[in-house]
Amino acid sequence: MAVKRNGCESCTDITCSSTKEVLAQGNAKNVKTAFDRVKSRGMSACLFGSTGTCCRHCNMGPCQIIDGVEEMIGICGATADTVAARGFARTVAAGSAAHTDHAREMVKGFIETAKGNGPNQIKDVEKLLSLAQLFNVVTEGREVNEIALEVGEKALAEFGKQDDQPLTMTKRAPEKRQAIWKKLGIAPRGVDREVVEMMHRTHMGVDQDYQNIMLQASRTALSDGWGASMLSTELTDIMFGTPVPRRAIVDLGVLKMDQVNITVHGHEPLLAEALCIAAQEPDMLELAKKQGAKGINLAGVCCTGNEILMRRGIPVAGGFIQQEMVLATGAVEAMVVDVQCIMQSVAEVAKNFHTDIITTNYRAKMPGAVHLQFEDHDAINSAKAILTHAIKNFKKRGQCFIPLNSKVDVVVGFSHETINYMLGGRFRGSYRPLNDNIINGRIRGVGAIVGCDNFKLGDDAHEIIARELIKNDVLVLATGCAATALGRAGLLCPEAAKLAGPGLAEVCETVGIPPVLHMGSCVDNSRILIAATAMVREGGLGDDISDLPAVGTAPLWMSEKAVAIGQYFVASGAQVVFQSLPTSGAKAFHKYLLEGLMKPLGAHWNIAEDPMEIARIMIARIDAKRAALGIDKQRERVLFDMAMRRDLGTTSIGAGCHGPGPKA
Ligand code: NFS
Ligand code: SF4
Repeated sequence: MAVKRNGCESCTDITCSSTKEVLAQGNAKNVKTAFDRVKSRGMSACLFGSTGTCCRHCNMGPCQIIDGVEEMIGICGATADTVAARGFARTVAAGSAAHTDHAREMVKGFIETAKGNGPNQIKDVEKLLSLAQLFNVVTEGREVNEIALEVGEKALAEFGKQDDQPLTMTKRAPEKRQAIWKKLGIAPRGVDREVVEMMHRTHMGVDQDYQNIMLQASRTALSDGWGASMLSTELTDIMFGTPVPRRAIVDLGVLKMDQVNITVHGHEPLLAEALCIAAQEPDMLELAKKQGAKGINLAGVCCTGNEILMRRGIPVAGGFIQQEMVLATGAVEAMVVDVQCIMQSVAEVAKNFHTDIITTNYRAKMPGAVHLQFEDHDAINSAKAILTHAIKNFKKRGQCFIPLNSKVDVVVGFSHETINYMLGGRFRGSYRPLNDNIINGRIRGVGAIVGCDNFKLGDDAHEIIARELIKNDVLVLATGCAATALGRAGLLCPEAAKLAGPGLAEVCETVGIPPVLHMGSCVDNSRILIAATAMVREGGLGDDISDLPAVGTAPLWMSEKAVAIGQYFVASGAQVVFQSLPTSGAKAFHKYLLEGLMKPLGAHWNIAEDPMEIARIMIARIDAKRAALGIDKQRERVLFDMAMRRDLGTTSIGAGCHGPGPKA
């Protein structure tokens, strides 16, 4: 456990054993990592920047504002609240833009697939038909690809939609939530439009009312969660298959001494999927052999890793915080990157070794990297060119160190559909058993642990929070780099049920699921929205997401995308807890985020620095919802009788993990 956590501004302690092992090796001695840079900076973050009161939206500034000091408002007269709200809203817009641009690429890839171009097919026809229904696409008497093409074109139109009607996907939300959005005028219209309007409204001299700014910030975030991200998740599932539970391994030990190691880092699964397919082609395997390697070992980093982990069981070498360590092993022939969350430092780290960083997307180039453009329309040949470059590096590999014992078994692939089947039984997929178990108190509630890693709070924060939640019978849903971290901690395997409280443990053991369910990448947070809606529709837990005993956290958020996610959870009625927000220098606005949003949205942001405190707040919020629902009576432990076990046991994956499992 990290020692310096409480109150530490820039905690740099590494607790992850594989990371420590790699950095302790001689061949990593020249490697400078973000941990080192945090330590060596020797200055704390700028007060104005970190509290949200610095504005450079026009050339009369930059203005540094001190709340309550008259001489210290902006040259234009902007107050701390306006400045912080504009900054916060732009963060939401930037995060939403990243998800949106990613989603657009996926929709375009989907359209190509529907046209029969490229290596992919329509795999999940059932999901396609349900989307077709949502988009009013006629399905009767039509070919699958014809339906897919129309769905794809209608999905693409959602991005540029100019009428004032809500995005199609928002029809999936609970009716009560849709009514709230309508009343507030924040039902998202066009995915691109909301980001553009947000940028406009935060331009100098436009929207100066922080409550009004937050309305558009909510609408922008909703266009991400219920629009872009949800479209991306659904169409990706239709093309590449909706995830089902499967075993896999995570951590730096997934790299192999005798194979060509290629890590794929970034976000858009079109590239990663093509690499997966191409890496199995005989000519590529032959080339690897010629270079003296026994095979080609693909491993993921960050969210693209989560995508292929969920769908193909391809191992994940590391999350965001480990991207430099993956290279510091000296055992990676190439790190293939596309967009988002790629630290510029990886090119520097790679210089110490034979490793090439290969950029593949015209939108994201890096000094010091090799650029090999990935062409969607010629996906397999593009992928082969990338693999060929990487494979040829194998012979140049020098001294390297792989922490071979650092690999942890995980069971992943808990899409909303899987949860439906596993808990409800394959023949009557339903959330009824989950709702019943929440009502009878075996499961206290649901906690989502999502988002990034960073270098501020200690790298075991996710684990501490998850352990505390499951101990208190809270079922945990995880996505993004948080999910990878929880995998490293051994919490994504059914054996971790022994760490859960008696009620949750009983449910997990009966069904054969881990107490922490890996639901995918960050765009897959949309799966959590769908799952929450399914719980509402199932009945017994209120009629809106804001009634559910469910709460989210992104304790180690780093990316602007995480703030967009937090805001769409709040605007959907779910409480979220973050470690900090860059708004504390604006008293009224800050209070509005932490309390005031309750009135219009039925949920608000929460902040806590310490992981245990985050867990405590989450449990308190869950208990408050239970009380409001009148299900807070003694959470009596009811044992399953045989019939109930049979009911729940029908779909057990029985996927026991082998290997170390969770630390005791
Ligand atoms: Ni999410 Fe994924 Fe990771 Fe954070 Fe970055 S990879 S999209 S933003 S760091 S979880
Ligand atoms: Fe300063 Fe106002 Fe310009 Fe911002 S918009 S930099 S507060 S003058």
